[in-house]
Amino acid sequence: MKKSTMTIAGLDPSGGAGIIADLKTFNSYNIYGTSVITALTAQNPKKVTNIMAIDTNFIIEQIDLIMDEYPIEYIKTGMLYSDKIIKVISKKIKEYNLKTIVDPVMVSESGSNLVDKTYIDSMKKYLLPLAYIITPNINEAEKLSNITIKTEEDMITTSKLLNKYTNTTIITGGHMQGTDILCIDDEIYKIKGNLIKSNNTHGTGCTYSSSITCELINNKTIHDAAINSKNYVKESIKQGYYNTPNQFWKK
Ligand code: PXL
Repeated sequence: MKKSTMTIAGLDPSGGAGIIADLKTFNSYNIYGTSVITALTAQNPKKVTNIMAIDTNFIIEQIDLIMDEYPIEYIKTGMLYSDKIIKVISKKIKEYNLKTIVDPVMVSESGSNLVDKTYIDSMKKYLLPLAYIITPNINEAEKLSNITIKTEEDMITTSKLLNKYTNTTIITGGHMQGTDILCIDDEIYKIKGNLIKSNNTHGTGCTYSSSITCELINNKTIHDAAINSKNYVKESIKQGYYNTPNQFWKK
């Protein structure tokens, strides 16, 4: 039987990030993808000009109807946009006992990487404690921890700190030298990588966290999932298109 999953995230109509990137990734793993939209955006790979949040009751309705029908164990979350949305989604994760890969996307109304303190606090209070794995990039890890990350040692310190809120943290190193830091409890694993010279990076975070979700659905260990997903994203970038990774290279 084909396995199924769900992404709870925003819509990037240009398809590089958000639920479209997630669905493409699920598809390339031959996993049936469902998607619950938290917010619409107007954007292309170079800029976000507008965001419209979906009403929380409507989000709840989307989740309930999917969960009525599909045997879903692992899901991922992406752009949640407001602290109100974080709260309702956390409740649903608890209700359905969902193993959730949280990509702590922080995109504001203007599309800039600036969300307010309430959003970050809600994430730490409600969502991170329920998460199976969190996959922040360097910027997101800095915002969640209040630590400035300049070195690999800083990544390690930060991942250990973030594990006070959650179970397992992977800080992705695409904005540094390319090595990811995986922290399970207090145990650190370095997932080595190097940077590729490419502009096809819009939506790599979404692609990565979706890939991790699929790897876990396929019964991989977290460590293997992190290695395989890193490779999946690297190949997607290499074979990308219009500033966007090509998640279909695997097909
Ligand atoms: O890459 C982060 C991200 C995730 N989800 C949506 C986005 C963005 C960035 O623009 O628009 C919907």
